[in-house]
Parts: sequence; structure tokens; C-alpha cells
Amino acid sequence: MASLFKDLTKLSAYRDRRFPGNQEEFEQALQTSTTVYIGNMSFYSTEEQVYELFSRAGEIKKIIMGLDKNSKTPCGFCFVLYYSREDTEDAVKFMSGTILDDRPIRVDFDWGFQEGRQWGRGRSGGQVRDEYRTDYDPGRGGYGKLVQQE
Ligand code: GTA
Repeated sequence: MASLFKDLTKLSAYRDRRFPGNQEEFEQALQTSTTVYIGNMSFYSTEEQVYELFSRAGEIKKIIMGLDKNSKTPCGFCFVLYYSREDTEDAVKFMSGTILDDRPIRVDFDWGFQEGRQWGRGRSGGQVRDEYRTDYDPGRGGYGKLVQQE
């Protein structure tokens, strides 16, 4: 089946600052990878729930939960690795915006999992976005980390 994602520049709005290569290599990786990133997850969603939901797009090779680098507990994102590119594209196409634990999750193409990418990169251990949030989000630890410190 022909790819429905023809405009490769729009595959993902996210640019990983730690990708070991240039923009062209980054886009090439996004185009061929069989990994998706799931964002805006509740800290309380489990690997089993992710497996149940994302199996609907195809057979899953592996799930890697995103963890707070200090507490080693889930911090609201994960990577799902598929066997086939078609299933990967289906996951992005059909699962984006799906409700998981009352939250619309974000499904994004990813350049590929490497050891170390499972850890939050925020200064306090979780994701960077949870440092700067000013809203109260009970599914993600309450207020953002900087607001909590005020
Ligand atoms: N494929 O969208 C994504 C994505 N995100 C958000 C994180 N990862 C992603 N992968 C894909 N698509 O492996 C991956 C990372 C890493 C892991 C944890 O998840 O590649 P992180 O979220 O802790 O850190 O990553 P990351 O991605 O390096 O954070 P980044 O890009 O700086 O910032 C994320 C968001 O935080 C920004 O979009 C912005 O909304 C907010 N933010 C960042 N800096 C500021 C600031 N100074 N002020 C206000 N908001 C800010």
C-alpha cells in the first residue's frame, strides 16, 4: 500500500535536539522508522493499557515507558515499536487523539528508540513540558514543577 504520508516535511513537528545527525538524516529516519512516540499520557496509565490500545494498529514488538530519571516512575510518555511500517503509520493515523484514562493522547512518528531516551529530560527528572506548565493537571503530578517551587 502506498504511504499516505507523502509530505515528509510534515511527518512530525517535533525535532529531537539530541538526534545524532543532520536534518536530512532526521527526516529519513522518520520516514522509515517503525517507532511511535505517545505523549500527553497520564502518569497512571500502564504498559498493559498501551499494549491493549496500540495492538489495534498492528503487532507490537516492544513498549518502552517513559520514566522520571530520579524517581524511575512513569512520567507521561512512551515509545511503541512495531514490526511493520504500515502498522506504524496506522498508529499515527488512527490513534492520535484517542482517549486514554480520560486524556487525548498525542501519537507522533519517532526517529527510533535508543537507550537513554526513556528518561525525562527536565531538570527535575520528568518531561521538559512538565517543568513549564502553569495549569493544574492531576494526571501529571498537579502543577508544573517550576510553579510548585514558587
Ligand atoms: N517523537 O513530540 C515528541 C517528543 N517529545 C515532546 C519528547 N520526545 C518526543 N519524541 C517524539 N515526539 O526521548 C522524546 C524525547 C526524549 C523523551 C523525553 O521523549 O526525544 P522530554 O519531553 O523530557 O524532552 O523528552 P525534549 O523532547 O527534549 O523537550 P523539548 O523539545 O525541549 O521541549 C518539549 C516542550 O516543552 C516544547 O515543545 C515546549 O512546549 C516546552 N518547553 C521547552 N522549553 C520551554 C521553555 N523554556 N519555556 C516554555 N516551554 C518550554
